[in-house]
Amino acid sequence: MREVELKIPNLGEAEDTEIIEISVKKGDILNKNDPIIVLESEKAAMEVPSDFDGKIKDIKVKEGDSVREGTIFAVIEVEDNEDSTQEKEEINSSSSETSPIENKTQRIEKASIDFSGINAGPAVRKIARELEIDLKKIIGSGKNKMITKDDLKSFIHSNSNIQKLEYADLKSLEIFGDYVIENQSKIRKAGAKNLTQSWQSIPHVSHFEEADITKIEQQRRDLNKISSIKITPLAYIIKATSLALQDFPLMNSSLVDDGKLMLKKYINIGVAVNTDQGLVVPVIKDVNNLKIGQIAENILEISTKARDKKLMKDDIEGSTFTISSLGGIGGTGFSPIINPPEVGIIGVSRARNMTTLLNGNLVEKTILPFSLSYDHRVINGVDAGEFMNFIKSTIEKGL
Ligand code: CAO
Repeated sequence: MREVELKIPNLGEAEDTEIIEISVKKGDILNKNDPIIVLESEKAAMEVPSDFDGKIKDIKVKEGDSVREGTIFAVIEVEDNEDSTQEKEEINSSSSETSPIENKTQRIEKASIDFSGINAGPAVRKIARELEIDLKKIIGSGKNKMITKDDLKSFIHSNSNIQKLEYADLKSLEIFGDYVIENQSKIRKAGAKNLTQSWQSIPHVSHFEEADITKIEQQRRDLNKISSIKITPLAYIIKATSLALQDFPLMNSSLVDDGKLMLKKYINIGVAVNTDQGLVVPVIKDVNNLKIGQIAENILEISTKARDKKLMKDDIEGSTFTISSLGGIGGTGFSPIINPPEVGIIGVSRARNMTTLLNGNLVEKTILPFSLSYDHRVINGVDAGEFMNFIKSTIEKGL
C-alpha cells in the first residue's frame, strides 16, 4: 500500500476556482472515476474524479475553499501496483510544453443542487444536475446504497408524466392526539392526481361575474309547472355557455403536441357531480343542439348514473369545457380548477335575491354569481371578459 496526494488538475481557463462540493469523506472506498470534489468557476461546474481504486486517507480542503492547479486536495491509499493517470500525466507534462489534463474533470452544467453525502457515480450526478433532479429523493440499490444509472432511470420514468403528490408525514402528526386513518376511493385518488397536475402545470386565472337571472327564474318556474323533471338554474347556465363556446372557439380548445391549438368543432360540456366516492365529471354531448328541458334531463341522467356508479367510459369522455355548480350548496364565488386538456371551467355559486332602484322604483332581482378559471397560455383577460359578458347578457335576455 502507498499513499498518493491528489492535486487539482489543469482547469483550462479558470484560475482560482471554488470547491462547491466534497463528495467523499475520510475512510470512503473509491473506485476509479468516482467523483471526489466538484469545482465551480464562473462558467461551469466540474467534477474531479479519482484516478485510482483506493481508500480516502485525508481530505485537505473544505467546501468554499478556493483552489488552483496543483493544490493538494486529498490523500488516497492505493495498492502498490496501482497505476495513476495523474502520475502518468505529470510525467508527460514535464516532458511536453502543454498537456492539459482538463479531461480529468467532468464538465457539468452549473447548478446549485446539493449532492453532499450522496453515493452516486459521476455519470449519475451529471445527469441529475442537468435535469435538476434531487438525488436525495432516490434510494440507491447499489453497493453501500449507491445510486445506479438504473435507479435514476426508474426515478425519471416514474416522475415523467405525473407530478409527485405531496403528503404530510404521519409520524410528525400522530403525536398531537387521537385520529383515525381512512383509505381514499380510487376516484378521489385519481382526482387528487389530476387536480394537482392541472394546478401545477396550467397558469390559472379566475374571472368573476354576476348575472341578473330574474327573467330566467320566471321562465324556470313556468317550465317547472309543466315539466316532469326539475329544471334548475344550471340547465340555463349550460345552455348559455354552449352558445358562448360557439362564438368563442378559443374557449373550446386544447393545447396539443408541441403547443399547437386544437379548436374543436363540437361542444361537449362536462358537469362536475359530487358523489360518495368523490367528484366525477360526466359529459353532456353536443349541448348546443339541446333545448333547456333536454339539458335538464341530461343533468338528471348523468348525475343519477354517477351516484349509482353506473357511468360507462363513453359518459365521461370527450368534454370540451366543464361547469362546476355549487349553487345548491351556497357560496358567493369560487375558483374552480381547470379539467385538462380543456382551457376553461365555469364555477356557479348560489343566486341571491336583492332589491334595487330602477327608474325610481324599488324592484326585486335575483342575482347569480359565476366565475371562470382559464388557462392563461391560451386565453387572455380580454377573451375571458368578453366570454363572460356574452354569457351574462345571454342569461339576462332570457333563453
Ligand atoms: N342558486 C340558487 N339555487 C340553486 C342554484 C343556484 N345557482 N343551483 C341550484 N340551486 C337549487 C336548485 O334549484 C335546487 O333547489 P330545490 O331543491 O329547491 O329544487 C337545489 O339548489 C339543489 O339543486 P341540485 O344541486 O340538486 O341540482 P343542480 O342542477 O343545481 O346540480 C349537480 C346538479 C349534479 C351538478 C349537483 O347536484 C352537484 O353534484 N353539485 C356539486 C358539484 C361540485 O361538487 N362542484 C365542486 C367541485 S370543485 O370545482
